[in-house]
Amino acid sequence: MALDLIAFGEPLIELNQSGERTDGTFYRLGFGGDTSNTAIAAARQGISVGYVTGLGQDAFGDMFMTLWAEENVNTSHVIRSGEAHTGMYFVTHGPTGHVFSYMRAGSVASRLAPDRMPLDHIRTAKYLHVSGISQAISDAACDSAFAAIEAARAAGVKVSYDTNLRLKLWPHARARAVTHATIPLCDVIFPSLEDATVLTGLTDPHEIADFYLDLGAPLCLLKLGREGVLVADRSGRRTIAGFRVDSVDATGAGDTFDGAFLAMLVEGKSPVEAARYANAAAALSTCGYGAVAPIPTRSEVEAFLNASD
Ligand code: KDG
Repeated sequence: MALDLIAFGEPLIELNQSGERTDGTFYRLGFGGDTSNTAIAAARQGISVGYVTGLGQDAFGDMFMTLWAEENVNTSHVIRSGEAHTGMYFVTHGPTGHVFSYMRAGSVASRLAPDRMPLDHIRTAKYLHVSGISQAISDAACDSAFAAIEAARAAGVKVSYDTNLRLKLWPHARARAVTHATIPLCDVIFPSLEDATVLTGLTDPHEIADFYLDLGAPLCLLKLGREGVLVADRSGRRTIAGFRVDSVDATGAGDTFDGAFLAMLVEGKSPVEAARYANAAAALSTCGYGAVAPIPTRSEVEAFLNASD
């Protein structure tokens, strides 16, 4: 079946610090993993989505299979293997926002070398989505991300990429080199201002957009957090303001932006229209704890946008 979007990366079981009880700190079990979050966000907006990854033959792998089935995310090319475990992370909340602590090294997803990649499946999609995290988790996964991108490009599949910089996963020099080698291969990129500042050394959003456009990305969505997003292509640029909401947890907001934006592009919306919609989806996703549970559906985003007009 030809899908609108196929995402590749690592899903993570999430344990999110969600409050104190008399018997200790309470961690809510949920789901994360940036590209899985993006896949679910896109599926909740109504486009057809698939996910490519590896999962352990463990209870957490089973939970993901159930989740994606409920979310209408195609799992025909998810590899289950007893060779290792499904990845996991903790989210704690402090004065500087959320902090991720990973328990993922050696996971099945991180062992997926290019010879296990379903390239024929990827060649049938409209968009392929990968991220800096997909590349950072291991050399094998990095090679697989490049193999997927190469196959997609050769088949005319558009490539979208979130820089999602995680310096706990790889050193700065490697992150910078790989990210800058990937961007010219992409049709749409989603750096955050925070990532881009570390990766480019620049702080001005317009200079960052110039840098990425000059590298070769035709469309850059520079995510500015609560301030919204700078939409830049070679014909111009525009900042689309963010929406103010009562946020409790920003985990996964950028991933939600990506998925909602891609869903609107697939439907033929302009980048500016898609960015406004995706800003609303991302804002709503911060109103609950966890990466996946608060991702809004299309009707929730539309109701929010109607109420904001
Ligand atoms: O963007 C949120 C993700 O970062 C989170 O779900 C966990 O994928 C994750 C990661 O590797 O940090």
